Amino acid sequence: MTSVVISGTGLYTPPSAISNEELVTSFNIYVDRFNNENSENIANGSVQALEYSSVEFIEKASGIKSRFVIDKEGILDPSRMVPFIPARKNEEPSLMCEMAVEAAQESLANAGLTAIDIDAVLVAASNMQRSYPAMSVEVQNALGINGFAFDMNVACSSATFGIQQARDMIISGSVNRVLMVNPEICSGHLNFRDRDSHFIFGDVCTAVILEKSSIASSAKQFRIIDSKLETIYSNNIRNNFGFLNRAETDNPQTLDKLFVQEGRKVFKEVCPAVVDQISTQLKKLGIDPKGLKRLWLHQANLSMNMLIARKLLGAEPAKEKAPVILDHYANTSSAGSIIAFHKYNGDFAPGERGVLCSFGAGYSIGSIVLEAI
Ligand code: CO8
Repeated sequence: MTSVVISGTGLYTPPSAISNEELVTSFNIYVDRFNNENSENIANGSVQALEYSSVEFIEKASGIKSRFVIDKEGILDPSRMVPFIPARKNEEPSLMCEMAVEAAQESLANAGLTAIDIDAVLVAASNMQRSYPAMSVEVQNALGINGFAFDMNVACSSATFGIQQARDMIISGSVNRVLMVNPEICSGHLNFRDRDSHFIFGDVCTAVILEKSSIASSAKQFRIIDSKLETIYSNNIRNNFGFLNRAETDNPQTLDKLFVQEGRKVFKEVCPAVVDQISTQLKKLGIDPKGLKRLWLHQANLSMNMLIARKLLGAEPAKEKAPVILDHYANTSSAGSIIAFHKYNGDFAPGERGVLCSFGAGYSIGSIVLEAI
């Protein structure tokens, strides 16, 4: 069978960051204003008073300390609490395209390639800025890539599912090289007025180059030994935003059109499913999990990652076994495990192995077993 490698990765990080302290200060001003404005109804019991958010809770419950965002001012303005991202003319590049081009250029440089070497572009992300023309076709055009492009969405698992699609296309012989990009503007779909979730997400873009091994020439390459995808239907992470919203009700802006989750249930249900998927996959491949050099895990919650790593490796994971980037990036949906891979793969010697794994809404789980060559 044709061998496929990851031969380059790229990362675009927005210039603005919001610390937990800044986020909580803005949120708590909003709480004070709301409670003052509704004091009579709160007193007669018809409206529930809002509670303060807390820096200590956020860090303890999630491990997140700060997040990068496209627009800091709009999010932190207590009278707005939505990023301000002005509309652009049809002739201008979209924001997602701009982010994708930045990450893609780094990944091409790392792979020692230029745009003309690429045969297909996948934009794989949780949210698309528009339905059509596809974001991927815009990115393809902006970079000057021939061939074809399409968008795909599997929420937090978009990137790992994208890697498997790219690998399958290369194995089938329809293409030799694929650029897969993950522009995630999570702040656009996050309810910054919701105490339970206002701290969870950040914005970023990652890019991955996949090539037929026989034509790859970059200094650092990872062969894909195996990829496994699984989806299990759940309403515990949900977003009802969609093209029929304007036809459904008189108020298409209701809060279910933003990210909503039952975080505790997600934690309890997803962790064992991930451990089961990876351990079954490794067993089938005859690979001892203890021999893995690294787990590049989805970056949603620090305790989740530590639990998954502990169960898989049979011991408390050393820092370098399951690197953490969510402390500075927060949950960046599909990009999280790719950021971890991008930042923590330079120390691999040929033959050393790791697993890149995503998990999230759907539910969806994607695990890719990689070997440095
Ligand atoms: N400050 C202070 N206290 C708080 C806060 C806050 N901000 N929020 C909640 N609390 C309180 C609660 O009210 C509760 O109080 P009480 O005990 O009195 O009822 C207490 O803290 C504990 O609350 P929880 O039980 O909710 O807290 P947890 O310890 O479970 O932590 C987490 C909450 C961090 C959300 C945790 O459950 C978690 O991380 N779960 C997993 C989440 C996850 O992995 N989700 C995946 C979603 S991502 C995905 O699939 C991609 C979707 C597409 C992206 C779209 C872009 C927006």
